[in-house]
Amino acid sequence: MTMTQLIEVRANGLSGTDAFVSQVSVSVGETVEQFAVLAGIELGKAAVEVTAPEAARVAQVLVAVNDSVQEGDLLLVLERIASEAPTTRVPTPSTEPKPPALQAAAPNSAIQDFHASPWIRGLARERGLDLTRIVGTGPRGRILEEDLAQPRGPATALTTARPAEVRPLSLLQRAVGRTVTQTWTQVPHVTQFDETDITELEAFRVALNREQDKNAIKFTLLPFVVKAVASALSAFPEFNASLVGDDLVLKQSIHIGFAVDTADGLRVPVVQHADRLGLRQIAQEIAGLAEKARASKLVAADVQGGSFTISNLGGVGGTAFTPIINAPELSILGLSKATLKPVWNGSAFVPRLMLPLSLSYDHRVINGVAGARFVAHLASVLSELRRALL
Ligand code: CAO
Repeated sequence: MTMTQLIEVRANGLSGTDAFVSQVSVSVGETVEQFAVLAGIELGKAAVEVTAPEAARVAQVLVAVNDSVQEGDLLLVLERIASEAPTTRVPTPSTEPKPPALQAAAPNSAIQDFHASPWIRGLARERGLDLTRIVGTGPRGRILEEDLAQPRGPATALTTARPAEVRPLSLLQRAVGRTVTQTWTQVPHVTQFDETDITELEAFRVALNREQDKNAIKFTLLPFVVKAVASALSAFPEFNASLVGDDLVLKQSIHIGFAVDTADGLRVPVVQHADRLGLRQIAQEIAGLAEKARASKLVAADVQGGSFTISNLGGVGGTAFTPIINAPELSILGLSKATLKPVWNGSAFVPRLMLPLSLSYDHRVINGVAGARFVAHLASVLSELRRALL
């Protein structure tokens, strides 16, 4: 007689408080091979996959899409496959369920049909509205309460109106949306703007790229900024901290996150121990993590433990912006596009490459003087990179 051995699959490594199940990829009775994706979890600004620790049969699925989960929660129970050969299941990539295909709402008067809940039908009756004349902007053309405010014109006008396109937010966008709303409403932000002269740094960067093998990872601006931020965080430890209740928790390690724009939304992988890494290692880390982020392959360890975040919009443009802090961190640096500007050197205007810096910080902990000093330090390290060695 063979004993059934059960394996509990629990949520672990969840750093965010706002974690929920974005996907359940298996059902009871299925056999899965080792590392097959069992479920997806969205936490704050990142997504992680829950995978099978070994080949097994799914005995119980204890969560459903959109369930909130916390560290240690039991997600699934697997049954160990002992001697029998498992029917293998090809691991599925961690894709979130696709939003329903976009449905353009057809003008109802054209099709003499409409989708509306009994509540909306009642409201329309009360207001004397003809629902066949209303263009629904909900999913599949469903008429929503706000649609009842549409100007009422002749049916012919509505049949020619361009219908609205309804585009559901991805799960990642929804998760990030909740997080940034919470942070923006609960954390008093101040943004300190500055700019720094990176003419020499840029010449150094271009020279480094020219010297190295064509297949080597290219040095972009970001690794230099990560290096400079690591130096500034060492000099200003209260920026490498988080607020827990009324306690400031000063972190011993410097882990720097950076925002990556992906097809699914914003992700923030973290360069661990950035202060201990050389420039080339930082460049390699950034390139590797950005690639993983774009391929939806980040795992919990790639997105955890950040103490500071950089958001670089320099590739897009703009002169300044207010980045939202990646709580529970206390500050975030935004970079806009470096441009050549005429700068007075005491006797003449000379063209210098100026990088705009936007530092948002939590004003409950960091006061204006500290914010300005931090940015000034950062600016001086970037304009004179030798200072990062100090
Ligand atoms: N000013 C001027 N040039 C800049 C720059 C800046 N601020 N930042 C980067 N560059 C340059 C790089 O040096 C590189 O130059 P070369 O082509 O001459 O080598 C070029 O622009 C391309 O850089 P990159 O964008 O590919 O690489 P990166 O390391 O600077 O950034 C990454 C990587 C992942 C941060 C970026 O691709 C990205 O996704 N940015 C978007 C971040 C984002 O979404 N922020 C918003 C968050 S809040 O919604």
